[in-house]
Amino acid sequence: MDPGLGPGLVGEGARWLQLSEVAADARFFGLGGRASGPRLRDGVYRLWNTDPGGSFEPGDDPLYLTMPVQLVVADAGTHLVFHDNSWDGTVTLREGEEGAGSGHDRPGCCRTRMEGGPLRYWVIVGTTPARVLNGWTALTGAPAVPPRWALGHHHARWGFRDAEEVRRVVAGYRERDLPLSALHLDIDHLIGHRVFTVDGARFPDLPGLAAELLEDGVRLVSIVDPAVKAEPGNAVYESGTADDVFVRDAQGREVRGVVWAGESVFPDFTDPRVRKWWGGLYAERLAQGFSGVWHDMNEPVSFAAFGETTLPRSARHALEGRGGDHREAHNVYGLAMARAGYEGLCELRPDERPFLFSRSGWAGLQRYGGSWSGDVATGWAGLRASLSLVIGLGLSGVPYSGPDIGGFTGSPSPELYLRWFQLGAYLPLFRTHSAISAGRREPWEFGSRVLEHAAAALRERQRLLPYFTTLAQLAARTGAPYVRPVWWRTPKDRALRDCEDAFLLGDALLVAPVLEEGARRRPVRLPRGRWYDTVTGRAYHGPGQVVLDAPLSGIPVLARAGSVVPVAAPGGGVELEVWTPCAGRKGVGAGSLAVDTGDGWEKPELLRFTTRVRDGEVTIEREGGGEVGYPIRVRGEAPPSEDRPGPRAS
Ligand code: NBV
Repeated sequence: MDPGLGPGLVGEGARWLQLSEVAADARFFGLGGRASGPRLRDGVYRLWNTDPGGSFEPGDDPLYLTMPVQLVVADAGTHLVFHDNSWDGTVTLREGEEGAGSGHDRPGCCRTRMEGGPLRYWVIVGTTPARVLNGWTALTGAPAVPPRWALGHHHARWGFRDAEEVRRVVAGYRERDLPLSALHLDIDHLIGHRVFTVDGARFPDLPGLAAELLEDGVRLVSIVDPAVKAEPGNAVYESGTADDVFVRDAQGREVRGVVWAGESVFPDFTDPRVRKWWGGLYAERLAQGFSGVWHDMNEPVSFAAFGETTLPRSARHALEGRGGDHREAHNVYGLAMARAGYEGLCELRPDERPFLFSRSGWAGLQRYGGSWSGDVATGWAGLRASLSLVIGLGLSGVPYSGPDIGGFTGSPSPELYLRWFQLGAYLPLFRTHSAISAGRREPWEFGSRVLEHAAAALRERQRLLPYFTTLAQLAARTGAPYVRPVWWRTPKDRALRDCEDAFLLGDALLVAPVLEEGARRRPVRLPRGRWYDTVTGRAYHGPGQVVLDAPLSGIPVLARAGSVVPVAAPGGGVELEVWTPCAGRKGVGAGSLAVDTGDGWEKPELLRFTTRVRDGEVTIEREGGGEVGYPIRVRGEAPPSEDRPGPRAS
């Protein structure tokens, strides 16, 4: 940042530069999915959706899903800035410095430089991060609610050879009594990688296989890449050519690139007519028995020996009728593809909510589905990056995402795999996945100890499903992500603003994954209030830091005093786990339950409960009156007597 330039605006032909100052204590978050976060430190962050190629680590930037939306959190308040412009650009951030009472604070600053397009931005100012995110989703749309099964465990792999291998993997889960919700088929089930085809030699009766798996409660999810192999006889290419749906250059020639299937063309999803055509193609996926879709390579990627691995900037796009080129369309290509898929699925299967997640996207992707980490490198750094991505995406308005558990490349050590699995069990998309050249990712491939502990994580996820389905509803209604930074309710706690190795899952739980090799204990920074270790029931009092055991059998998870967590009851149905509230008038706790109405569109009733200690007894009430209607299980050390908060964290 030029120190001579104060806040303001500088035009350079079609380019423009906007400079702003923020408070000296402010921290930056967001800008889509970033590997080095969630706190965005001093640096240059590019706004150009990019496949890093191969795999990525924390230093790699940009990645697949960027967006010009940043959240600024300071003592004075939280605000969000959205540069409503999809062109290439950079955001240069510099955190401020406080003069330790000398009165010489240096403010933080932010320089947004766009290569073209309008200067049009929105600022949402609020007292709390929750209000700001609420305003953000009011502007860009409510997050789609995934079907219930999509909140269970998914297993994927690039490289399932055939139907038999798929059966073997699913049987492996079943035989070990490990819950599995979905199995994903990657590009290798297609004929020569052609989108919307099935290799009948290796998958002779896919609808039959899908029906068979469904009997075990396992759904099939299909990868869908945007590129269409350009060859006569390819039905998708022929139909697209007849309808004139592919991106052209200024001379009117089809723009060709190379992707997995070979020489390919690219549908122009920025044209409503093309979206309609593409959406109709999902009929084939549904007929094959797939329950959901996984959009890949939609930055979009076109392989190149040198230069950028995407479409030429001169490629023409409809841009909703305005007309323009790839400079403006590039960053919204994945978003528009998601819209095409989502709207197609809604029309083709109107009674079910679509399940869709996409590697690329832009502001508003949440209306159609979620995302995932992409090809995160296997290693402890990759594990950390995957948490940063999920938190950053949530703060950018996309609440449903998760990493490739175990990492995309190579073979994780049993310990790394387990720690990744244990983290993943608390993230919205809970999916094991890896590259064709990488080692296996089934939980039984890492020895009996890992299997035992991974099974416990899987069972805990199953138990928490009613909580996850409630969080999905809350995200849709309020914009609050399932996975929230630890400062979510206490943004003025500066130590928490800098804490990147733990997160809140909803309001009730604080999850502290193990991100370091060999660690069997870890420091956990607590927000204010009373927190219970969910294994021992022991209480701790925040704000402050405690050191907790983190044995291989499980990562530390704490529950907020007074919270109500809906969980699966041992005998079926839902029960309410109530974490003993603090004593006294201030000790009122609360929690919600979205009453499951299945995978259709019926809006579930959202019940709200309050808890308090009365005459030494934990009580629970349903807001608005009426029966609580669910069995209650009270947990957590008994409350200390009035106003004595119990052991304090240091
Ligand atoms: O389709 C193959 C992979 C997929 O497994 C992965 O999840 C995507 O992020 N895909 C990328 C293309 C190949 C990348 C090297």
